[in-house]
Amino acid sequence: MVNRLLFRLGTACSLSLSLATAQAQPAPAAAPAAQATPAAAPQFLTAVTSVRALNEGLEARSGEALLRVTALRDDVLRVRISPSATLPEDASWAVLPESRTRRTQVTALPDTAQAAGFQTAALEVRLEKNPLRLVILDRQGQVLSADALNRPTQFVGGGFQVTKEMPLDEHYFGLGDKPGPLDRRDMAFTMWNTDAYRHQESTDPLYKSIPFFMAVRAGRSHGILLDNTWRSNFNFGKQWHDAYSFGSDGGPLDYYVLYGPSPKKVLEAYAFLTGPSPLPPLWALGFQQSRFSYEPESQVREIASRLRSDRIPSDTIFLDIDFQVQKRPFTIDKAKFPDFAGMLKDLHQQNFHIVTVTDLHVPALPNAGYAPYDTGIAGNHFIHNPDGSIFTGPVWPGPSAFPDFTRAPTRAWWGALHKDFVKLGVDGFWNDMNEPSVFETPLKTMPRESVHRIEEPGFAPRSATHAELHNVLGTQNARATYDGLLKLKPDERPFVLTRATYAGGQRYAITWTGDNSATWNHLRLSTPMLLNLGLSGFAFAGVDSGGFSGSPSPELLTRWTQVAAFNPLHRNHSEKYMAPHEVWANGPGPLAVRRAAIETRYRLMPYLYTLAEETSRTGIPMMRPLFLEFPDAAADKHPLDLWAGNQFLLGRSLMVVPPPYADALDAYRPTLPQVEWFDFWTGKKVVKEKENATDPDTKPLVAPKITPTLEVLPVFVRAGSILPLQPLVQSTNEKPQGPLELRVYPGPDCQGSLYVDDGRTFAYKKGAFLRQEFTCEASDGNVRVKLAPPTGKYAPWWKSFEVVVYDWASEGATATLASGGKLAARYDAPSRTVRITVPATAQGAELRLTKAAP
Ligand code: NBV
Repeated sequence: MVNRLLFRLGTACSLSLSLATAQAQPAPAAAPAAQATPAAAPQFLTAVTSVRALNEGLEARSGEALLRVTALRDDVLRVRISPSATLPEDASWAVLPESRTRRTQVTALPDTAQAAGFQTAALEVRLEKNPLRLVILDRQGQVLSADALNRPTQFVGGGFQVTKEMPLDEHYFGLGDKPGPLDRRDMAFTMWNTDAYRHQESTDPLYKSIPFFMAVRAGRSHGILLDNTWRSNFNFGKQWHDAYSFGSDGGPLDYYVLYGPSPKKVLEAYAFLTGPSPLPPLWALGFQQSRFSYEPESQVREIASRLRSDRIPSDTIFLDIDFQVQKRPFTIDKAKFPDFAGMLKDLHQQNFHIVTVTDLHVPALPNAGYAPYDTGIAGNHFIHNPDGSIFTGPVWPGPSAFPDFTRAPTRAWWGALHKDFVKLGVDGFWNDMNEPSVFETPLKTMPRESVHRIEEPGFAPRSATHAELHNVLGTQNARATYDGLLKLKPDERPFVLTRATYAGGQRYAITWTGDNSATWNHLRLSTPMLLNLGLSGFAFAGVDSGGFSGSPSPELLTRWTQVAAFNPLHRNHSEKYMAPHEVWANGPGPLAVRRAAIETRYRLMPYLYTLAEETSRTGIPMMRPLFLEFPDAAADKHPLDLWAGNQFLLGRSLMVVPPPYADALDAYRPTLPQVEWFDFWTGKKVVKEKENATDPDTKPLVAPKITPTLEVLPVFVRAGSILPLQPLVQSTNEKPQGPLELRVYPGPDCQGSLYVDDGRTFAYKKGAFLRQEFTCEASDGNVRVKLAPPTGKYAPWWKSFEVVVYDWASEGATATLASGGKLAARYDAPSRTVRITVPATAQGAELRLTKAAP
């Protein structure tokens, strides 16, 4: 097969190139980037020297420097500052052109000796003249963001630094999955994509650079996106107690201010700027099994059989680097995988999807019949050294070249390399090592002087240094894969998993947090990491469940499987030489608990998929910190998460409450904001305890303490929720048998929704989906459940709903439909629930449940 693949790729391009010919095609010498001009001495922007009103904002001079503030929308501002009289090229890898070119008309404020400014419907911009300070307020006159007094914006050595006031009660979230606490306050970070094998809580930088954060203060939120790809830094009070700063080594000073005031609005504005994640295939939400590496073929088959025979619902198996010939991308080791095509066929028949790792490095193998290298050379697709030769560095397959992904033609070439694998039936691709990681160098990556080229619609063509493009290489690698797959199979939603990325990379790939460790602390860290990724545009993310490096104890693997079952993605992955940690490790007892967790995920699949679809439209993540849903819950409106251990929400309705220190056995008190809550497992309403004014732990929310056990991960349901669940299946390919369950938890603003489509194609964009909204009202012990008429033209798998109403106080119930007709109501005393089967119709239904004698 390997030979066949290579042969086909080789002949398709019919190449007979020598390395010498190939390397005689140098890249243009590195032109200075069309960015900030390096200043010899620091240049401080101390005072405004002139101001000019623009239709969409204002422009000001401060000596040589130029500052432009414009409104893209009423709630989105763009701030661009140049040390010279001209602004750099208006181009971006992160911000969509259609958003960047949006304008809104503003109302100029009087230009006085002290200040100039303008207003939009949502914001006021005030540019104070001496000292120069940019102040942004809401229309109630509350300051949202202000340059720090006496710490002027400065340009130095080709880079810049911006410093803003840091109020005592402001908290910061986002910046991707940098480890550490959820709140970024009192921490400092560097953006420089780095292969951080066995990273720890204090490791920085990591694999991703997402220079976006949200500032939350007393219930009002705004976001800042620094659109700069160079090595940048964010310092939230590590240097000064009253100021935070952000800056970069080079490139444009170009940032966006996104107004809430609610945190969800900020995220929607971020999705407007950088685009939401596309809806992934449904199978991406299923349980994924991986290991570095499953080999040979017989082992992959065994893993698949075991997953099925142990009845562990699962959808995907990953093939890591060892399935390839000497770890060379786009090859298959025939000695280890004698019938790769047959294996894929058999695994597909067992309802598995197969994802292969496809690293970006291309081993430099001239005259060896290795088509990716030969065609890469022929097309001049690799990154160069300053002297015009091709940069090579050692990685898994040996000395390798690196595709120049900021060229559209290189991305098209890379995409086309997937042809044979797609034809064979490989379902998804995993782009690892794309920081890019380079071995045997202290830099862990290529030199900053390496020469890339930009050949890209929306950009002036030019060469650029690695210092400028390092942070975008992973994103553009994933983009090349995504676009290539779309081209090869235009009606299939691509599955691309990337390790490195930049802001906006969510448009092309899902992600995971890289090489974590099998420790309780890494399990604990996984929650803030995923929450902050979700607050940075990456809603579809997961961690290596069980830990990549090291071998988890049985208890750790169990708890991790339970928690990961409620993460957006759930993949069990482990490192070579570590003890295998598939969920059946440690025998039948632990397996049963782990299986139950995965089964719950599959039963909740309609809820998960509905959330995924919401994310793909709005940018609101599936996994949410408490403050996203309850921004005003605390008396002083601080983000509840600061004191809520490791809790998180999955969507609006589910609250997952792992022990704050995952291995601790101490009892702990969950934070259950505002409304009432139900225990997800028992269906019982949580009875809040009487507030004890002397115990600060009980304020402001008085949930009873939980004594942790390994068998149960505490999960609560918000009163006022309607949750859709499906009968258990072993894979998302399987059609569930029976009715769709609607669990009704009465309470204020009671609602739920359901979205379904074919889970695979883009037919949903042409109306082939079904969406249905549900509401409920409870009064005098009676409950009314409304199933709105479904919209869309997709025929779902269910024919009826099994409505389960919780907290039913009476000993019996009578169920009628508003349209007429009585339905059987089954009352269950121990769980205090009533069950009613309601036919699914195009008209929807209104179900009335009234108290009745048993
Ligand atoms: O491809 C091997 C591994 C992979 O399993 C892991 O998930 C990546 O993060 N890869 C890193 C390369 C080296 C790991 C030591």
